[in-house]
Amino acid sequence: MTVESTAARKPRRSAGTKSAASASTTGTKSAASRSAGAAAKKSPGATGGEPELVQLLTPEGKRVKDATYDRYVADITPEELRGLYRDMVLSRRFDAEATSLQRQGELGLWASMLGQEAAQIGSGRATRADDYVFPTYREHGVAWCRGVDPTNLLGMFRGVNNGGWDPNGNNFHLYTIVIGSQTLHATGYAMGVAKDGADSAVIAYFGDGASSQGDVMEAFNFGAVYNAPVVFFCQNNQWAISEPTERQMRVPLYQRAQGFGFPGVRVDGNDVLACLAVTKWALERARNGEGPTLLEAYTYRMGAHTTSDDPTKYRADEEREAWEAKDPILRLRAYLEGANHADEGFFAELEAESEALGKRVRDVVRAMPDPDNFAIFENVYADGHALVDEERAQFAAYQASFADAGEGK
Ligand SMILES: Cc1ncc(C[n+]2csc(CCOP(=O)(O)OP(=O)(O)O)c2C)c(N)n1
Ligand SMILES: [Mg+2]
Repeated sequence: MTVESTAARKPRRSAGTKSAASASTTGTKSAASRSAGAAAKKSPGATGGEPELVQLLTPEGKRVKDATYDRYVADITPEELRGLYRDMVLSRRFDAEATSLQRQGELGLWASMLGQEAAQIGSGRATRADDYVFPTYREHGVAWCRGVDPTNLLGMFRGVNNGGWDPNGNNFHLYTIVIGSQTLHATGYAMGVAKDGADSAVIAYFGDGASSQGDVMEAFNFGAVYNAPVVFFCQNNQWAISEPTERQMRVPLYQRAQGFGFPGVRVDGNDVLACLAVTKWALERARNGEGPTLLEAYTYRMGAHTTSDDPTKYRADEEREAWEAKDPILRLRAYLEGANHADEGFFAELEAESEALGKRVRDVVRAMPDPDNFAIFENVYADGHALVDEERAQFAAYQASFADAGEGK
């Protein structure tokens, strides 16, 4: 794993260098296969052959067929396609608004998902209401799909609540910052779902960096041996803060599944249709009792790790520029326009909706009340606990020791 630091490092050489994991910047099947294939050939653990990147929309917005996964989106309607586009545009707008709010001092921190909209909306829209989702801290697009109000995501980042929403309200667990730990929670939850005999499934989100974490390996193994109905959805955004993927793995990430005994698939993470299709497939496997799947959404973190990070210290501008050409939103727009599935009126209306969302987010955040300082002691145990009572009393004494005690919290 890496450390929470952005110490200056020579920017990594970008596209076209021998770096296997970072070299794929065109988003085409061949480029990604070439780059990942170089690692696969060298690795004793690799399956051999070139890793496949599932793609249904090229970066230019051309629809291409896939023999295995096409059937999961074969009957998608123009309205549903416009819906995916709307989801991506609005969640990007929300994300941009949150970044600005942090810059204005309204949030303590923000972890942008810029560039990862297709991976999140495609997979999020593949889930059913009764499925359960375990996110990291960057799944704003998935939260959107689950119906979590975007402003609820901001309370924790403003420091005015200890989470922000009821996980059971939308079957969307609280954001988890302890890297990789939610994959264990998800697997345990999935084992429970199986014991209940339910036909719902569980999906755990995590990053390329998290895939180096022991917790994730344990989750894979428990998931496999208990045949748990869990989908491991890794957004390989090429970076774990300042650590590139070549420092996280020696085989293409999705191939790690093989060692645990379940399938792994690499999908174009900037292709919303492909992400939707492979996630539907993996969730269907889980529901049918076929056990876990690892999905590696091959994508790119377009922004900084968080607003505390400065990526210019460790990566080259050309790398980002190359990924901009594969923007997930522009790609779907090109397809919608080319197929006459959306007209100017649709885009104009969406722009107005986006403006309204931005305004609502700003207004709600600025009006969020400061928290009760003692709220942190609530909801620790269902029936209270002597140790928590003692800590609450100590904290009360500490608060009372200030000269202005009693004049407010
Ligand atoms: C157990 C643990 N170790 C280290 C950290 C510090 N940390 C926060 S984010 C991060 C990088 C995670 O990278 P990745 O899994 O690729 O996810 P991304 O941020 O790229 O979405 C690290 C190391 C942490 N939060 N938890
Ligand atoms: Mg990452």
